[in-house]
Order: sequence, then C-alpha cells, then structure tokens
Amino acid sequence: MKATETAPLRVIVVGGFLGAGKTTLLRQAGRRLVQQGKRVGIVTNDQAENLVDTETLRREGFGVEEVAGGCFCCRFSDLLSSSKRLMEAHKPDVLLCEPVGSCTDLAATVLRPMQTFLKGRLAVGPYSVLVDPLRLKQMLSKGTRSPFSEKVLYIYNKQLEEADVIVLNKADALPADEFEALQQKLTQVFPRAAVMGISALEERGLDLWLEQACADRPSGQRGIHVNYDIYAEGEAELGWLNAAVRLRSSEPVAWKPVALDLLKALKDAFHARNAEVAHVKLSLTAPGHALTGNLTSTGGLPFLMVQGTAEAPSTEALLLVNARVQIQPDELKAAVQATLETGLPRSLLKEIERLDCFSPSRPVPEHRLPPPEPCSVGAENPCGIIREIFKPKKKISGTQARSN
Ligand SMILES: Nc1nc2c(ncn2[C@@H]2O[C@H](COP(=O)(O)OP(=O)(O)OP(=O)(O)O)[C@@H](O)[C@H]2O)c(=O)[nH]1
Ligand SMILES: [Mg+2]
Repeated sequence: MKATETAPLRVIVVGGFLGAGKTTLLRQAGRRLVQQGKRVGIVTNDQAENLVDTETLRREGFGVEEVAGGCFCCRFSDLLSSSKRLMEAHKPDVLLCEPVGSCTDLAATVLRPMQTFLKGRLAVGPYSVLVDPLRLKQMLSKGTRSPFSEKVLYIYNKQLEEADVIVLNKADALPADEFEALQQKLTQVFPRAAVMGISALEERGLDLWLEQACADRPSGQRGIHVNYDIYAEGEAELGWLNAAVRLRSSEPVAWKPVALDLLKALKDAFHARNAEVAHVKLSLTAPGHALTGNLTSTGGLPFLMVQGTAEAPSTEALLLVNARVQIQPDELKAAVQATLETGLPRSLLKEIERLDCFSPSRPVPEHRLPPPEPCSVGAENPCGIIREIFKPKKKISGTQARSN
C-alpha cells in the first residue's frame, strides 16, 4: 500500500446508472493522473465474470482488479481484498472504483464502511454520480414514453439523492442550452449536491471534476431512505448477460466491421422485442485488435472504440458480450444466442466458452452504516424525491413494501 500513516490512499468512487460514462471517465481521469506522475489502480465490479470494463481499462495499462459475482455492497470484503492486491502489486497513489450501474445505497454500504473500517488508511473523496443527459431526458418523460418501470426510476433517483457531486456527462451530445437546462434542473431538485457538467469522452471539465473528487470534503455522509423491496424488484426487471465467445476463421479477418455489425444486429434484435437496452457492451481482443463497443439505448447509435493502433487481420479473437436489457433473462439469452449466429459472419466458428444470464438477485449488503445525521430527504416517503421529479402516477410499492 502506498498509504503510509501520513499519506492515506486517495479513493474515488464513481457511481451512476448503466451507460452513464463511468468507465470512460475513469479511463480518461486515470490517464490524466498518470500524466501528472501518479500511479492509478482501478477496481471494476459486476454481478458476473468476463467484464468488458476490465478489458477496456487493462488495455490502457492500468492495474485493474475486478469484484465479480455481486455488487460492492454485497461483496464488500472482496472489494477490500481486491484493493489490497492492487496496493501490493501497483502501489497506487489513487484508487478508482466503479460500482455496478444498477446499484444504490452505496453511501451506507460502501463509502461509510470504507471510511470507518480503514480510517486513516484511506482518504475517500466526495461521491460522484454520473448522469447521461439523454437517459435523464428519457427518464423525465412521463407515463408510457419512459421505457423503464417506476421501480427502475426509483433506483435511478436514489442514486442521485445520495450523490455528493452530480456529474452531468456527455456535454457534447446535446445543444449547450438543453444541457444547461438539465444541469439547472438537477441543481434545483438536488440542492445539497454539487452539480457540474463534463464531457468525459472529449475530456472537457475533467480537471475541475478531479479537483472535486479529490477534495477533502465529507464523502457519502448523506442519509437517504432506501426501500430494499423496491430496489430489489427494480434491479430484477433487468436481464443481465455476460458471455465469452471464441471466434475462429480459416482466413484472416478484419475485426472492426465484424464488431460493429454485431452491435447493430443486437440493437435490431432488442428493438424487434421492444426491449429497452440499458447498456450493451462488447470487447473484441485479437492479435493487433482491441475493440470496445457500446450501445446505451435501443434507439441510440452503436459506438465502437479502437484501442491501440495496429489493425492487422487475424484468424482468432475473443469476444465478450455484456448486455443489460429490460427483458426476461431467458428471452435475453435466446436473443443474444440467435444474434451471435445471424449477426456474425457465417464463415466464423463460434465457441461459447461461458455464458451467464440472470436477473440480479436481491442486494444483501455486508454492512449498512447509518449516516452521522438523520435522513433529510424522503424520510416520510420511501420513494423520496421521485414524486417531485418523476411524478409517478401511482404509489410505488415493493411486494412486501417496507421502508428501511
Ligand atoms: N458523447 C459522449 N459519449 C460518452 C461520453 N462519456 C461516455 N460516453 C459513451 O457512453 C457509452 C457508455 O460509456 P461507459 O463509460 O461504458 O458507461 P458506464 O457508466 O461505465 O456503463 P456501465 O459499466 O454499463 O454501468 C460509451 O459509448 C461511451 O463512449 C461523453 O462524454 N460523450
Ligand atoms: Mg462501466
């Protein structure tokens, strides 16, 4: 551990809904920190193995550990052991952590336990929650126009409620006046958070964000009420799939168009099933190829990023698919398996090495520490501020509605 008694290890946790840009921000911020002469370690997290995020970040040369098989809150001990391994192997000055994008209540279950159990050894910066402005607009569209259920909206809202810093990302994706209006809306509705706008992709606002994220200010101290029944049911509405597929060809293949076509075919498959994509990610690794593909909504445009420069054709590749979609897991599995056949060239030999598909199970945090001061928002109402911002038509309740 770089942390000595005088210099605790700086930890930055970046939350926010699926596809908001967490990995992109950590990648760009990590690079910037390295340019400043700092060593960076990153912990990724997912409900299953074979993470696209881990691949994407390792290709940048960062030391990356992943906590797989459950979120940070349910696998808090794994988060600590992964962090320890990184500290021993890479001696980072800064540890960046990306929780699962469908998680909330992280202040109570991750940030406060970190600060309590590793007091003096870690300096946990203010908790940033990233927001995709296009998703926010979609979430704000009331009634049938919002593709996600009110229980998913509940999670989305809780993520924002507990943020120390709300980071409206993708400033490049909207006209400036629309972006500013959304930023103002967030400032009005969440007055206790610092609200800022950035473009992680275009590296706009990164220095200012890093300043906020490294500030010596309290982190995750806000009390929010989270109803775990609604939370669990909201998460369970998402189908979750992680697959690792070996691709082989008798002739050398230029993999970039293959990855892009597959992403487009997956988009069409979910569109045909009227299933909203929260995030579909691909990683394709072959000699001379390192590709990451993303689709952050069924109506959005597929995005392909090439890491490194060499693009020589080759005969073998490893494809990872991570799909989080509002659809039942069996349908998700069938859709992805069929699309692997139809969306990839017929000449390729496809060997599924591993495929996990499920709905996330109920979160059962290892620790849940109360805030130093009583809850201020949503104390009377398990839906919190959701009534103000999202105005659901009827009361949301879990099947065994109970306020925690
Ligand atoms: N236009 C634009 N796109 C961005 C920006 N930041 C991220 N993206 C894109 O948003 C998509 C999702 O980004 P990720 O960083 O993978 O999102 P994430 O929050 O880590 O997603 P999960 O790991 O699924 O929770 C990718 O296609 C990114 O290129 C941005 O500032 N502008
Ligand atoms: Mg990510």
